[in-house]
Amino acid sequence: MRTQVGIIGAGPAGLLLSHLLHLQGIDSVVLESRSREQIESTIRAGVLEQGTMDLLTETGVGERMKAEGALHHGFELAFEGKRRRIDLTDLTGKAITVYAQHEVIKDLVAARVAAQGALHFGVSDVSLHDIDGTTPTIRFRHEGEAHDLQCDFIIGCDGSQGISRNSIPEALRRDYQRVYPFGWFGILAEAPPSSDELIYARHERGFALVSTRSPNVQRMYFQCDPKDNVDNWSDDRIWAELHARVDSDEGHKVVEGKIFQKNIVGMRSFVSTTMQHGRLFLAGDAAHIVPPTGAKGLNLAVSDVRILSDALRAFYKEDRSDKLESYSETALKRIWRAEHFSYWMTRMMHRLDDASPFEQQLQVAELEHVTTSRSAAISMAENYVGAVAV
Ligand code: RFL
Ligand code: PHB
Repeated sequence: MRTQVGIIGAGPAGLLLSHLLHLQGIDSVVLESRSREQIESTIRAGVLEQGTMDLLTETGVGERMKAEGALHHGFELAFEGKRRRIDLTDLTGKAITVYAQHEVIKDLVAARVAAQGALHFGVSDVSLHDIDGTTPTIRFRHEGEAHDLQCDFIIGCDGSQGISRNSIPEALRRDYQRVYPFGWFGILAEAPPSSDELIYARHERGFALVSTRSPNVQRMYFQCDPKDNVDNWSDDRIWAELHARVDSDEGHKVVEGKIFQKNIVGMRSFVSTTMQHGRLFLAGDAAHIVPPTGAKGLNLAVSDVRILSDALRAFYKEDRSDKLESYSETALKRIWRAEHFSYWMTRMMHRLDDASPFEQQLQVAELEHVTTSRSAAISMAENYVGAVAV
């Protein structure tokens, strides 16, 4: 088996890269360890930056997102019993769309299948060979048989637990990491929206976030112990916690409904450099993780593959390799910007058990600042919609 670009992982990074390459007339094969049903039902992100929306629309996979996603022109910050709005469109001229990541996945899989793209689910024993030689090869098993896939390039889009990153020799890699001592308890509930826009709440009991999925399904999160167990949380206890953290003195209340999904995720910041070695390139969570507070993870994966698909186009169509050579350097500028923003927002919004009363007041002072100073609000809004210059 042979292809131009071998892609490991059918998350947003791998699927979108394969789609963008197809539009340039470049062949790829995508290898995914899970089943199609699994990748199309895993609940993860929800916020798409304007640039992500535009790219999906321009490349013909944005139709359902436009029809079913919700365009939001702002969000609310809740603290000290009050709510203050960040008007994204007034501050930046841009907006965000709330549309679930697994819906993006469904749209991208459908586009690859319609184009008869090579997409193999349920592969196992994936290993990389000769990544800095002349015949980069992916070895894997599929439907009981062993295969060798020879490629010009191998792209590791296999997420934070994938195998690609470790194929870059340790001596050439430097990892940066910060693990947070808290997690997010996430729920999906059958309920009408509690608010027209997302609410990010800072409360002394901990952070909470009110998001949405559709007019009938709502997504909410609250800060928890990452080692806690969802079985410790009855529906009544969850609603009591959300009311305590989100309801405002001005009479806004979280609207309750039937909870049909509960999960806990840990939070960390992580960057692995370099993102390339020989003929291997990493994109998305395979190279970097952000805490979900800034809603950047999926959007960063999109930004990586946008840069990479352009570099591969230049290689194949213009016989230039300079863009491939500088891929890691180019991508890392936006990655570090998003790492800083996600860290800053996480620190400002969460209960930090090691924070002194003085530092807790600083969190409130910072929230007062971003909700009263136009220039501070612009900076936050530009980062949130992904319109910041890097
Ligand atoms: P993915 O989505 O993890 O996909 C990697 C794929 O690779 C497969 N795989 C392998 N395949 C073959 N061989 C192997 N050896 C393999 N090992 C792994 C996996 O099965 C998988 O299908 O990575 P990708 O494509 O880089 O995409 C990254 C995003 O998924 C991630 O950054 C976001 O979900 C993060 N995130 C959010 N991002 C946003 O932009 N906006 C948000 O609002 C947002 N909210 C979130 C989030 C992540 C969350 N969790 C669960 C951590 C909210 C949460 C709660
Ligand atoms: C979501 O809707 O899942 C979501 C929204 C905003 C975030 C993180 C997750 O910052």
